[in-house]
Amino acid sequence: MKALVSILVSIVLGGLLTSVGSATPTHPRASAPAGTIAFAGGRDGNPEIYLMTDTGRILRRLTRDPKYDADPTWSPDGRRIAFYSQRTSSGEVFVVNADGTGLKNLTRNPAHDGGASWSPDGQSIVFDSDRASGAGIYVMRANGTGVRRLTTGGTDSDPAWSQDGSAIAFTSNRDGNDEIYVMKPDGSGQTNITNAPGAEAQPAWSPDGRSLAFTSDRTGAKAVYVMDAQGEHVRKLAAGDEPSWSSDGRSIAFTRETNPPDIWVVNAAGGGLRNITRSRFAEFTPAWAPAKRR
Ligand SMILES: [Ca+2]
Ligand SMILES: [Ca+2]
Ligand SMILES: [Ca+2]
Repeated sequence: MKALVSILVSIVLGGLLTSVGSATPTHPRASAPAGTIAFAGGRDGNPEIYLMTDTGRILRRLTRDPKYDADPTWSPDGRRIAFYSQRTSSGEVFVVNADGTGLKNLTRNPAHDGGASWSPDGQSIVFDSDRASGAGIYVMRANGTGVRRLTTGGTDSDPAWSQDGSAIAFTSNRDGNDEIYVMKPDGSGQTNITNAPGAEAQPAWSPDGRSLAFTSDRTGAKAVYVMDAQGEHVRKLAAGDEPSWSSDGRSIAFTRETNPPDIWVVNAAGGGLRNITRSRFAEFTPAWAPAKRR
């Protein structure tokens, strides 16, 4: 039955492609429901990008390559996902449509490239790279052209563009240990907002831009914290790392580095802690889909 359906689908698709004359559809692609979470999982033998519901039901696999694929991040319209892949030896930012089509290497550079985050207008992607002296934050058009460097002076990584477009947060060790910095999208006004002795990393803006989740080891093991956009009112939420906010700002998904790692969810206000994967496979780097486009 399944084979018959596949054959029928092939025939229908083949007919469509022939009539359109191109493998690139011109109609807008459907965006993912807001409850969808993209993540990296090891269930097929090596890390691949998957989509699941926010209750852990697997919806789709988006990548199929023996190399490491992880760290997905959504375009603001929920139609595309950028991710980090080691299918070239240096590591690249790839992009794929939320239906698994349209895979493209955006960086194609012999240095490390990763840590992608989209601008809220969908036109640009900020990322980290060590292609020139030091590891800096760079910005490019969403098609991979027009690369510009935004930061120098330390090892800078994990950029995150705020959803109102006014700021980019990132991790830097320029002051001696890892801190969360914020800057304007043109690279001006780079400011350390954590100033703490531990390693602060992986900033994630709340949808309203008022808060940042991040990871810190300031009390020993890595934990997810929330602070306001000025770096004040710091609250510890749960042991783990790699935080990502739900589109309504009420919940934060994160990784707990157990063996194998699992994806957990906690209320942004605290409480409600739950493991949503609980499989015998690794699940990590969750990315909650943006609010559904109207
Ligand atoms: Ca893979
Ligand atoms: Ca590269
Ligand atoms: Ca620090």
